[in-house]
Amino acid sequence: MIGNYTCICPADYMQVNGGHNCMDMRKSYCYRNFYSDNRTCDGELTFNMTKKMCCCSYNIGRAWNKPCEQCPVPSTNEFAILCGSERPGYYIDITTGRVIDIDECREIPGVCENGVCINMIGSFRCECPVGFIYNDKLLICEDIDECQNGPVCQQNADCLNMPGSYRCECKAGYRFTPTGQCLGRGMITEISAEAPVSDRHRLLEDDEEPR
Ligand SMILES: [Ca+2]
Repeated sequence: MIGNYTCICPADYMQVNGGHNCMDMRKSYCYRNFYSDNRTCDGELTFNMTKKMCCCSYNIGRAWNKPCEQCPVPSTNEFAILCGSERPGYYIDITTGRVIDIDECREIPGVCENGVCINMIGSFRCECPVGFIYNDKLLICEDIDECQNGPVCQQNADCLNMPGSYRCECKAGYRFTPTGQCLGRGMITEISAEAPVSDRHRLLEDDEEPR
């Protein structure tokens, strides 16, 4: 029979197009940069993905796998073969022939980690919550270490960086007072005795150290 065939796909390849093609589903490293002079890569992303997602999505990778293989350049034949489209960010539906946007947020788990990934037609963007900053090389939201930005805590307090925020904790031998200061134990007793009942209560709540 003419034209009647089915492909048997190797492991990690998915049968597509009614069994006429095999799609490479292997997930591997994706790199932000490829250097053609010595054929090396850098900017390895922290999350793995298929070659198609790495090379065909909007502004994701320039190379894939280990050792790295260069992604085909947009507007070339190789690019069209891998991506089914001329330009990054889109693919062509093999059954309908329509140009479809790649939903990078859905297709690439790990992209925009810690943030909110927003898919857009032909691209995507990543919004980071307060306390995080977008790393446009790694494509994730990274925690800001507030403690590295000069002294953020007051006297007698240590800065503790936490995901999305930071905390000031009184150094050993010092306690947090309702006025937000860290004072030595001797000084607290004095303030406590003078403070109104409500403040005294708060003082006890703030006091996390065992007595
Ligand atoms: Ca998109």
